[in-house]
Amino acid sequence: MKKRKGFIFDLDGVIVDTAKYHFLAWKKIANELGIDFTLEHNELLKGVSRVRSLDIILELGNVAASQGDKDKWLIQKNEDYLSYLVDMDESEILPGVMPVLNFLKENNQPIALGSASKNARPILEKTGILPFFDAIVDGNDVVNAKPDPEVFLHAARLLNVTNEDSIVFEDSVAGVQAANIAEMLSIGIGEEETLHEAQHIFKDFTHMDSAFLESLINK
Ligand code: B16
Ligand code: MG
Repeated sequence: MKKRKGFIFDLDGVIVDTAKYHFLAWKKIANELGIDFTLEHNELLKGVSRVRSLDIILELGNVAASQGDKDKWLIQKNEDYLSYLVDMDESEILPGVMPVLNFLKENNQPIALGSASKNARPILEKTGILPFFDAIVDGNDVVNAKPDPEVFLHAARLLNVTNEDSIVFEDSVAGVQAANIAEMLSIGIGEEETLHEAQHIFKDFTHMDSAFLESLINK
């Protein structure tokens, strides 16, 4: 028998490949400050709020900064990041995402966004997938950043599903930990070595077959 579950999607790195734009924008600031910033360092920033991301970069470089400087760099980073999004369209949706969204809709499953980003809504609009979402919780709605589970707990509440009936798709370590803390099913999208705390891991959505999706709703 089919059951009504709650499907909660992270945004950056799960639905769209904006993680690369966050990386480029942060790398620019870091390099201007004389801080080496690699793709490995960038893993620490995934799913983490903008303010905390800057603090992590400054800690990596052992750089002390005034609040005024931090505010300036935060604005600069977001302006740079937004400049990459100007021409964004549906072509930026990651492979395999649309079939999964369509499968869930066809099976009347509620869908939510659970993202740390304050730029989530315009990205969903630009890529044309806003109508798929029954609830949106983003960086504007929560106080505590992942790995705190607040963003996913809020999303489950809006979908009117229990935590144990919630399924979270995440590309970040912090996000997987947040889903686990909330006792939701954590599905990592990315590399096994990074996301090993997730209960299931897929390299991307093209590796998730319909039998797996069926198994999530046939309980
Ligand atoms: P913004 P997600 C997160 O989005 C990103 O993974 C993270 O790198 C970024 O710092 C954070 O959003 C805040 O984004 O600067 O746009 O508010 O992965 O939780 O969808
Ligand atoms: Mg993410």
